[in-house]
Amino acid sequence: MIFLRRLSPILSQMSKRKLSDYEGFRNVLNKSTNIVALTGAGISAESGIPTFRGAGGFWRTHRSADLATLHAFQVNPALVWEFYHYRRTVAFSAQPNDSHKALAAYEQICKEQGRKFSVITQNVDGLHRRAGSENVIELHGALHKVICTKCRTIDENFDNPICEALRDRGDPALQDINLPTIDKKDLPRCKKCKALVRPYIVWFGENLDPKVLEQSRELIETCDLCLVIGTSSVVYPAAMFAPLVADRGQPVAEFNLNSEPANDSFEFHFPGKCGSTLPKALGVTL
Ligand code: BJW
Ligand code: ZN
Repeated sequence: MIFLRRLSPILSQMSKRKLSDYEGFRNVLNKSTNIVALTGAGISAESGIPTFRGAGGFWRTHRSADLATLHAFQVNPALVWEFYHYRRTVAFSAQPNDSHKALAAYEQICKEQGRKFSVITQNVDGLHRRAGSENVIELHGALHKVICTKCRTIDENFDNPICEALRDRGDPALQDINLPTIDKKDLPRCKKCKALVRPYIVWFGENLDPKVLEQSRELIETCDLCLVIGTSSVVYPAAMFAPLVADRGQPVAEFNLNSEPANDSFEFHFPGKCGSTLPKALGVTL
């Protein structure tokens, strides 16, 4: 009896969830006036950018998550810069794929119809803007930006390599020990005060920019449809955004390679590569 009582909300959620229901989703989409797309690494996977969790989450022998910390940068800034030089090279040469393009195209449609469409991305690769999306919040920073460790000036920098010492470095197939060490003084420097700069990325254990967090909170609290695309939904605070929308009784549609949704409260789930499912769901021709 107790077991059945526990099972019943789960069963009712399951029966509410619509799997690959393009028609049902389109009905909801067409009525929505304030749409938020929350994106993660999976949306850029088809552009050749490795995801964080799973096979792609390593550089040399290091887990990406171990290099993406302030501690790692303080201990070995040259190694962390080498990793980011590699990441910048991959991102700068990658092209937006059909998912990025579909979101940008749908934003334009919304704009013409006086509806609001925003992207909140955990990605740092800049591909949403390059695809033409205008309302983009970059939650975790951007690979093409640096911040000074001393005066905190934030700068855009698309130079590749960002400094001479990083030329021809970052090859993931090599081992750290086989390479000459890079002197700290040769690493990227602040244009203003000449101190060491670091990638403008929110590393683990660091706070998100309060302004960015506030803008996201506002969208999450007011949207009437949330799309969750290519994220494992395990990193906070982004992981709680879509569940908060669902808790308000608003529809959430997830697009992920996984056949199972990240959260039982999501109404729609589209398994498979989002480069195929997303343009179809949004009804845009590219
Ligand atoms: C496809 C596909 C295809 C593949 N089509 N789908 C509350 C509870 C518990 C822990 C915490 C908490 N609050 C904070 C924490 C700690 C931490 C955290 O969340 N840890 C968890 C791991 C448990 N969070 C933080 O530290 C955050 N800071 C913070 O909250 O500050 C306050 C605080 C301070 C101190 C202590 C506690 C709190 C900051 C998080 C910043 C995250 N930064 C990173 C690294 C950036 C480095 C870089 O890019 O160089 O951002 S982590 C990494 O994960 C990266 C990503 O943006 C982020 C999310 O990953 P994402 O995008 O979901 O990628 P994957 O790889 O995980 O998933 C890909 C998905 O795509 C998969 O599902 C595939 O199936 C799918 N997919 N191909 C469709 N073609
Ligand atoms: Zn400075």
